Amino acid sequence: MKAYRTLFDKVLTRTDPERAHQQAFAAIRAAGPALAKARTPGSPVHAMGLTFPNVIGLAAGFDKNAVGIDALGGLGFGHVEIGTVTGEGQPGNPAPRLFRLPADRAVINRMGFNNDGAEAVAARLASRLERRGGAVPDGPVLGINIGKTKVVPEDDQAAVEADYAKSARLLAPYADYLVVNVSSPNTPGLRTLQSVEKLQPLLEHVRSIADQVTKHRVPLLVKIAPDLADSDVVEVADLAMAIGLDGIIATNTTIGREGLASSPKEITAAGAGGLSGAPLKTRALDVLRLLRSRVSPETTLVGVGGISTVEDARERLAAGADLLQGYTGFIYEGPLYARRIASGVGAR
Ligand code: FMN
Repeated sequence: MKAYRTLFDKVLTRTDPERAHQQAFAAIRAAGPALAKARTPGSPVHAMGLTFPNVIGLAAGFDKNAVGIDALGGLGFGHVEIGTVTGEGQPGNPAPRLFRLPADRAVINRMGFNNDGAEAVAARLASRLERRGGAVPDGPVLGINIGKTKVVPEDDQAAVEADYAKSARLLAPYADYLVVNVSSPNTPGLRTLQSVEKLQPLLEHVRSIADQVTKHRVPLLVKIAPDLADSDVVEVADLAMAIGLDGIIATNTTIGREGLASSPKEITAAGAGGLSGAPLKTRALDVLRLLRSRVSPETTLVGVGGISTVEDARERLAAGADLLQGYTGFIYEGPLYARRIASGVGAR
């Protein structure tokens, strides 16, 4: 672990953060077979009819293409949310598109859903199952996060639904849970899908496709932005109740830049994109709290945004989260991140 830790630190401090990500992830995958044998820390959580080995998962965007699920589970994540996967493969935005703001323990990204597309990811998940003899008894719980292909016009509701439906049809058979992502700031117009008039038919369509292609009912969640007004958060909560959604993931990255300690020059240099990490914590916590006050106890709430420490994790759980996720905290805290949080929060 020590050599590995050193490697992680080294790649983390390289100048190009996207390259650092690729190298760190390659190191994790290389250590995969050894890691995957490690005992998962923490206590199990029962939610959405599933048993999660522990409370902390890896948020979407780290393993967009489902290439390192079991190695990441070996780092102590009780669930891994792959994606965002889009109906069609796409390159994402031009680089540079990932920036660190170390003074804020934050990241700004405008990756733009670079991913291999639903067909390629489904094929990869099929071979993972095959390698494991048709069952994955002891891996992390697998979430699959789906989003809109960039070229699909966001105001053509039928085309949008067809694009999400393609991903749902191909990927739901492999998913322990499915997430409809309508909250990335990096696909133009995507977040307009959060309005209830668009979101309700989209979720119902994905639900019906997922039900058709699986023999069981795959839990379905929606992932929302921290930049929604409180009244819109409440509308999503009420919609979730009305259509029997299994859960809500709160939150994605923010387009806000308030209260940052980094220099204006650094912030401007990063440019447009979603801000994640410590500066997101307060709003993500508030959104979670608001959701908890509106939805039934049976509706699963996944708290994400600025969870770095055991203290942050405890606070999010106290605010009503059933499960937690992290991404930027993992980047800054390193490979012990998940273990520390899973064991630190104790039995619940
Ligand atoms: N969220 C998604 O739903 N889909 C994505 O593809 C996605 N890509 C991301 C890429 C990067 C580089 C980062 C930093 C975040 C991405 N996210 C994505 C958002 C995270 O899943 C998470 O919601 C957000 O970063 C807040 O959590 P954090 O503060 O722990 O990072």
